[in-house]
Amino acid sequence: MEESAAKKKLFSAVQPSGSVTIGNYIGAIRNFAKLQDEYECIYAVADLHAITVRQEAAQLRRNTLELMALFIACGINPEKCVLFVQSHVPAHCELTWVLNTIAYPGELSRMTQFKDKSAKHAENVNMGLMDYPVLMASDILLYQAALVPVGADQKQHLELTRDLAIRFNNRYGATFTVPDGYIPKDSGARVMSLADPSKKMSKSDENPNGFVTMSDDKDTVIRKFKRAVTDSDSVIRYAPEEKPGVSNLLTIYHAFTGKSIAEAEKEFEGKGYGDFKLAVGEAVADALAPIQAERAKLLADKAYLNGIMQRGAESAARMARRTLSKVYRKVGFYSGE
Ligand code: ATP
Ligand code: LTN
Repeated sequence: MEESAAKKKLFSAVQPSGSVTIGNYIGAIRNFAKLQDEYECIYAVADLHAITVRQEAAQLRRNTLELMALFIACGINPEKCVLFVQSHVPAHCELTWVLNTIAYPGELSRMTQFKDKSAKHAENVNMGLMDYPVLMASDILLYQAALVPVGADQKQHLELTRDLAIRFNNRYGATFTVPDGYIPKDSGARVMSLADPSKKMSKSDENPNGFVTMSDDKDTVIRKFKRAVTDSDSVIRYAPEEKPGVSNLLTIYHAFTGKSIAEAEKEFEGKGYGDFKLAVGEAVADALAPIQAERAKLLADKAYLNGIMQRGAESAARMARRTLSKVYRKVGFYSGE
């Protein structure tokens, strides 16, 4: 207990908004397990965030359970970490309300993700979509997290979280830890679409050939890599500007095999794109197989997963309540004392 009291806190979350891609895995989820010994880790399934885009209710429920199983299958140990579903802890919404009063519409409407998602879902531009980063700030600040492992696309939201924490602390006195991001230093922070290497790989892409999901079977994985867009010369070299498609495949190969980019370039020297793509596909499929098997095993035991979620929500609620009480006191809410 002594030791865990001294550990810094870490928070991250993933939305149950579709099938998790290898981009989510490389950019964020694979780091979740790596950091669990060094930090006191809290991981959430961000279902409140997911409904900022239209979701089918039954599918959202299914995705939530599957994502919880995937977290554990990817090596997150529920005995070491707090794993929970965001909507099970009301403090997330409660803190969001308070932080809304110090967030400006100007800074929220300037967020790249808000602009992108508004353009993509023009029929459903809602206040939740605009308030998304304030809810994300609440997630992080409630747990006094010092570190937040995410992909590069979340950098702007993390900056806003820091700004809100500093703004609140300045106005009301020291309350929140100002968090840092933990973003992979290499190109794994931004895995690109296989169909268009100028776009980030996204689980909500309408072209399923652009992404590989964590549950794709071997044939599907290999087929998608075979079709991956590369270029017209045939040299396997890492050069993201000049050769974005090939470089992205090298990044993925590196992430799943642990071989360095230089080693991979050497391995494929003189080989054609066909062989290269097949090797990448096989490496990914082989790495996914044990994760898929473990996930299937976990999904067969819903009672076990429900138990983890329930315990997780109880621990998370306890921690969150401490921060929320402090916030309520600072802003002047009457508590009977
Ligand atoms: P969508 O693709 O539907 O916009 P998303 O995958 O970006 O959603 P989340 O599921 O919440 O959104 O992302 C979970 C984590 O995966 C975040 O930390 C995010 O930064 C990271 N991530 C998402 N896409 C990529 C990518 N292409 N490369 C690296 N990391 C990524
Ligand atoms: N917005 C994140 C998911 C997310 C998150 C968080 C990440 C919700 N709350 C708190 C880190 C910390 C995304 O990746 N789209």
